[in-house]
Amino acid sequence: MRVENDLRRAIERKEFQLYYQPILSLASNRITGFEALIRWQHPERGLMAPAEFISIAEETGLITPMGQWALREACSKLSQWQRHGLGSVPLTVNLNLSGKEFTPALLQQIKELLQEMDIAPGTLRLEITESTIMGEPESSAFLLHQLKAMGIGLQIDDFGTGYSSLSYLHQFPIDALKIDRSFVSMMSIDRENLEIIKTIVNLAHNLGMDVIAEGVEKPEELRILKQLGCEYAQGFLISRPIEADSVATLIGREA
Ligand code: G
Ligand code: G
Ligand code: MN
Ligand code: NA
Repeated sequence: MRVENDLRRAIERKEFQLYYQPILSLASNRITGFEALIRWQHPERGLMAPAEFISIAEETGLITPMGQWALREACSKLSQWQRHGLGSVPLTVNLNLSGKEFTPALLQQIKELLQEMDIAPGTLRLEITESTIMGEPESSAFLLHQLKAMGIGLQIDDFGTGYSSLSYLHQFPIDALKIDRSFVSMMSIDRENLEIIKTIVNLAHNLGMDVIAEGVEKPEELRILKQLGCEYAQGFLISRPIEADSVATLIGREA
């Protein structure tokens, strides 16, 4: 298949790039971190979004070398930004993981990267979905506890869209829930979506977790999220994903 062959070549030729979307702390009104989002600079098709190639990468197993590249790249940038003292607190970076990447091999890779690079504890964060965790709750619990012990932050991505067993949720060492943007985009229009957000915020706080709202596009949404006690926000209102080289400029300007 065409895309599959192109993907193999993309890994060899390093055609991938990480973009970084700022995450705003609502308490300090400062950008304290970024979510890394992979893009593929395809020689003929131009810049491709993950929706166009992640599932093919998963089916072909190419997600493994691609994910290894993304993890190393994100750690390297995080370490560099921290060394340069960017930001008022040590900057954080979130990385998305597919279910296929959530394996014991990941532990070894992260262990090696942490030995090799200087990264402040707790500042590398992994985003996993509910379905990744709940598919195999026992082995997930093991992996999550090992990662936690290594000082990795753990967040549930797209929270509210998958199937989450609430009886399991509190048994996992999760630090934060990311509210899916489908709820955020409807919350100022529709009472029920606002109630869903309130419920997620309360659930997270009762379990000692932080909340990050995704897809914030309107000032009204940001105002409500602050009022609800949500800790962080991310979305086009704050910034679109930017290239790594723009991170220093953005944070330097902010400081
Ligand atoms: O940037 P964009 O909104 O197109 O990203 C869509 C989704 O693709 C993200 O929500 C995330 O789940 C997934 N994604 C982005 N970057 C990565 C990555 O580096 N690895 C994996 N496994 N998924 C990613
Ligand atoms: O699956 P995940 O939630 O990690 O994907 C994040 C994706 O959402 C990224 O691809 C990013 O480009 C996109 N995104 C980020 N902020 C906004 C926003 O405010 N509005 C919309 N429509 N998409 C956003
Ligand atoms: Mn994400
Ligand atoms: Na998400």
